[in-house]
Amino acid sequence: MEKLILYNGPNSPFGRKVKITAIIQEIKIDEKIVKVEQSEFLDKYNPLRKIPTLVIDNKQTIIDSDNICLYFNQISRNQTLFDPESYWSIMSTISIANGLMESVLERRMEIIRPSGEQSKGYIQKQEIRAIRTINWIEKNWTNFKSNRLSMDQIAVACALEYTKFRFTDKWTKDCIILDKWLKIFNQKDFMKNTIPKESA
Ligand SMILES: N[C@@H](CCC(=O)N[C@@H](CS)C(=O)NCC(=O)O)C(=O)O
Repeated sequence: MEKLILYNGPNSPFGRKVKITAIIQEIKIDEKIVKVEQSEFLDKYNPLRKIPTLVIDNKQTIIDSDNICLYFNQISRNQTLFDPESYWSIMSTISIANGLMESVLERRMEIIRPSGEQSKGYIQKQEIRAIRTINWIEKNWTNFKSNRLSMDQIAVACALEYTKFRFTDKWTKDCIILDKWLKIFNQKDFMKNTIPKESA
């Protein structure tokens, strides 16, 4: 049995996606929560020094949350989270959810910089992109109606929860369908068991 070490952060939405996939696909991982900016040791595995990063048996590294999720999905005997019939639609929705996570993360990174170094324009650009993306998902995404659990559902849920945690929940007033779906999806054990400590 291979030893899988997942380097992760305490609040990362990308890391949450990976943890949820490990739970659903019943993959045993050893999660190590790190402070990424102080984790020089990570550079030899991942020169980008980003989390999540997966190290297999201290030999192979898998970088990027999507690759790690695909890997867990591949080595599991459980039903795939990437239904081949809607594969490209699932992958595109995951990319949209990732983009939402990135915008909210970028906005926060800018906000916590010293005030003299902040760009209001950059913050505003990320906020507009995040809200536009949520409105787009509300109008265009249909796969939430499926009873079959799917990777895009997990990615969208993690992105929306992260938006609430770090930015705003005002979108819930306009995006009624998404808000209702998310409330139900949040009742699943894998959502309840992966709530970032700071946001709880
Ligand atoms: N595309 C990457 C994004 C990962 C990412 O941006 N992680 C953030 C934390 S949520 C990070 O490690 N940031 C550290 C840095 O940029 O220095 C993925 O999906 O894994």
